Amino acid sequence: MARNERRRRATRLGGTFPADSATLADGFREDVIAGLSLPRKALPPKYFYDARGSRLFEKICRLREYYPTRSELALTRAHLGAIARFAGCGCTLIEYGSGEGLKSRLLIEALRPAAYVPVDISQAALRGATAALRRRFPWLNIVAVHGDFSQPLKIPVGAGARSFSGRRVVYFPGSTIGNLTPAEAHAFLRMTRGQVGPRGAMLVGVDLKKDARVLHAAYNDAGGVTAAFNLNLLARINRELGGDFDLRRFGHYAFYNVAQGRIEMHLVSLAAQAASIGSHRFEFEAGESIHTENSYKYSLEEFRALARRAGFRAPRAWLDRRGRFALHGLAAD
Ligand code: AVJ
Repeated sequence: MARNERRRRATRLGGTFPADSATLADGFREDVIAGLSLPRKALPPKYFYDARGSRLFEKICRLREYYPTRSELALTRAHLGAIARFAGCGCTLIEYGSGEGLKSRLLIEALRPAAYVPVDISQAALRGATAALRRRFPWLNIVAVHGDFSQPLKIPVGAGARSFSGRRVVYFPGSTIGNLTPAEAHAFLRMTRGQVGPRGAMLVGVDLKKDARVLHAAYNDAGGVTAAFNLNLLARINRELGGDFDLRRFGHYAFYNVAQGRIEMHLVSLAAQAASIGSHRFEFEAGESIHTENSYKYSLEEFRALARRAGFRAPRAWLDRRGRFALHGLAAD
């Protein structure tokens, strides 16, 4: 599997950013050994996305039970005019991740930005997305930035007749921000506030708090795709790090932690057992868990409060008809 693919997904779904000061290299082996050595074992969710994991995630997005992808697309379609007016025609649209999705194309079409700046850690992902967008929007000035958006970036301004000095708007869809703890999300928003400057803005996709049964179903689909996605992390450790995890003796466990306002995903050991990675040996008691992901859910007011504390005004939010998912328009001034 291509290393580029891994890096691409690693950025898209940071997991521990900005807490971990990631470089362009990813430390899969180091992170796995450190995570499994903790008294409460944990692995960063960014490592779900190898080639197989990325395919499984795309399958999750099409599941009947997994509403976020459909809800975000629906709200983007429904409120496209208002979203574009909020961002402002002729702005510099900076997307965190390569905009391969339908949502990015809708937004570009409606916004007609002076420049579109996708930021991704993977050259391959950037090239692919850029080529596709050039074909579709020949008029669009695309300036791809190879880098890590969990770190402060140098945002290009163009040159000469092609310079773009318009308002900067960062687009961060998909509720990827839900992988961060609220404290990390606060730091990430504050850093982005610095990136867009005093006239800038942000469009952030955020999954809403809702009936726990709806949440539970979305992460416990009947077809077992989410379970396969979760277990693939151990399969990847076996493939890439020479681990000897017995996948039949770990189970997918996901639940909504109401007090924390987050879905937690775990891999639970179904027996007392040990697994090795090279010379490292890890012991598991029956019922012991490896915590693999948090996916925080925010009410409108909770996320607005978080954004305000990070220095944004939060004047707008757009929801899908069923009130499941929100796109927040945050203004820096
Ligand atoms: C890509 C982080 C938004 O939290 O819903 C989907 C990942 N994990 N099913 C989410 C995920 C299990 C997803 N995010």
